[in-house]
Amino acid sequence: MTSVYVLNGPNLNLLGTRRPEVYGSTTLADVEDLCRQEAGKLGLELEFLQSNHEGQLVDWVQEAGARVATGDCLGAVFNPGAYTHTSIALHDAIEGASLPVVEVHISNVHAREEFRRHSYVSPVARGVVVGFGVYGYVLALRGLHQTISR
Ligand code: CA2
Repeated sequence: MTSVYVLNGPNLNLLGTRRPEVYGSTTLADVEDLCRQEAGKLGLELEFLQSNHEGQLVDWVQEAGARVATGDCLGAVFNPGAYTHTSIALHDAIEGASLPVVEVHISNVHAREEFRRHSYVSPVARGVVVGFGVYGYVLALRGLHQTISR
């Protein structure tokens, strides 16, 4: 069965516990359930992961890229959290691994602070979903599935 990665960056483990006015009240475990349901409908196996550590995210990008290369994986839906706005390492990892990525942000990063408007990930992403809350993960999974043929 072809797999798809859903990668989550720093502080997303806190989802639903704080700042509900910005990120809603859905927890990351709920997001995982949502993604698992959608992946099932699309006939994909789900690898749902979260880390607060940049190097760990780089490792998973490389792992997913290696699995794409062997035909075992479609790509990744990736919410890099605040590393979106800082991480050249994640930019290089995605590019280096030739990993098809759909970048997701729960909030509309363009309607917030100026520093959230720049992404190091967007230039190496296939697509970007922003501002639809946690439903953005579902849209990103559908988009990835629709545009990558295996
Ligand atoms: O909107 C998004 O999905 C973000 O990627 C979320 C990041 C933020 O740094 C990005 O600019 C946009 C933050 C992750 C969640 O942080 C929380 C902090 C406190 C409570 C709950 C979540």
